[in-house]
Amino acid sequence: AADLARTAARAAGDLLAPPAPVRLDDVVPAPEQVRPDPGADYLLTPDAVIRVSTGPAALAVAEQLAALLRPATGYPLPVTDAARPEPAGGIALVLVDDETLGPEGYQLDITPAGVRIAAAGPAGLLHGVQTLRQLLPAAIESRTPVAERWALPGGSITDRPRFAYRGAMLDVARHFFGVEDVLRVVDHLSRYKLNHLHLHLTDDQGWRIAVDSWPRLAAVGGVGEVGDGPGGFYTKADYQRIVAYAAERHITVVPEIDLPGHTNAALVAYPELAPAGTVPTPYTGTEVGFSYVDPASERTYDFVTDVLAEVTAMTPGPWLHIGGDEAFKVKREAYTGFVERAQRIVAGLGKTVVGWHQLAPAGHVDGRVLQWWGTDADDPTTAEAARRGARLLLSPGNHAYLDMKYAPDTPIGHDWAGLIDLRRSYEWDPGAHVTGVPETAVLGVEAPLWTESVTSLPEVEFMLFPRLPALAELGWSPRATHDWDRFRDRLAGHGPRWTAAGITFHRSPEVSWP
Ligand code: TNX
Repeated sequence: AADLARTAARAAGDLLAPPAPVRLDDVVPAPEQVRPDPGADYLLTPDAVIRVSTGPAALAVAEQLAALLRPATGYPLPVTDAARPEPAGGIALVLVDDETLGPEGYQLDITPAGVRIAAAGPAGLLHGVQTLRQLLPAAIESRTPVAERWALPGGSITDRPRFAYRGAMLDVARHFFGVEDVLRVVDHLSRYKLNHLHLHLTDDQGWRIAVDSWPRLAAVGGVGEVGDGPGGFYTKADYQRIVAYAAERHITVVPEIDLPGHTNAALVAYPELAPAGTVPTPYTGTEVGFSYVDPASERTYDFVTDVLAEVTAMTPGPWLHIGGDEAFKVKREAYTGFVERAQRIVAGLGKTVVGWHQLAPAGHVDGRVLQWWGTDADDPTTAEAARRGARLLLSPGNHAYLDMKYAPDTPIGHDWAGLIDLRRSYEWDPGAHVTGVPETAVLGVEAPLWTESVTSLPEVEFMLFPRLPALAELGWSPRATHDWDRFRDRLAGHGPRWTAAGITFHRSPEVSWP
């Protein structure tokens, strides 16, 4: 009878309680399936516990969830490791044997009695955690305690990604960004369920990664950047810190060593790699296409092999990006020959080669990935390479480039691929973009941020937000959910979250930010 009375009192309380402020279908990227149950909100209370399936990977996700929720709630939220985290109560993270969810999918159930996130692996649990985070009031992003009613909207979400590869690229060569900045960018990717961070580690203006067998690359080639800044480089420990931090968030680092062009910094460090008769000097401008390592010299292939081997040894992910763009001064045949040899070196190291789509005319190697950055989607050479077996990573310059200006008055950025407002970054379909390339040949999407004019973390964030979430949604959400008006409505609620988290963003006039 006492139980009954308590249940009745609780039901009456729930009727009087205000509904959770965030709607279950306001998540970005849009989930595959959302089933709201408006009567079934959950209230997170000071005594809540996080329970998780036994095992280090799931436990690590639970600790991340606790770390996300503790500062704003001020609740202790202890994490308990249990072989059977059910029955519910509090928040349960459960590993289940369910192949339909895939390696990154999850199922989220919110009821008055508790919250349950189920997934086949830790990556899925983490994606579920990011969804849960978005469903709490925006003040959850505060780093200090806030008096708030921490209500979650009732119902269920079943979710998994459309594309296996969803990424962003940071150019750390034109302007150097320290480890802490990169870790913060990793956090931003994780928020929107991106799973790859491509680091553009080398270019004309700087070589940013230590290589023991060629020490002058970083020591000499790492000095300077666009303008008059000091530049810098990552030690191996720095790079490994980034890789490990990303891995904890189920994000794979894709290192790029841009070859054979975009190599002025390497040539300054080792002039022996330069074509005969040239004397490289440090470069701090923003022109492209003038430098290259000599494709006719055997020493060049020693360099390529040594560098790629050392990068491979520090990179657990399957990919090695060899650039290949804008080698304007290398003749067609020499270029193709160089690329084919570099592709074989990568294969010999046990990695899968990624390159800009200029690699397309070179011979196929197993699994190779072409990153398409064109602006004219009629590209027969790339389509032909896809027919020969290449997979495409889509970064169309006129939709996915985060270094393009939003509008004519955007204070930083380029406009060679046009202006990219939020709608333009959202309104395209990666599965049907390049003529003659079927969705089955598309590995995924990536949003590159080139940094000729981007000099600080707030500027990086200003270019990422709000466009990165748009690209994340194209990579994650089923096409059936694609809807511009709904997208900008859903995204509007993220403005206060970014503000609370101290993230700089562009207040796109297309969105009614609260
Ligand atoms: C083209 S996109 C480049 C970069 C520049 C960028 C500026 C690509 C593969 N190469 O070297 O930074 O344009 O938007």
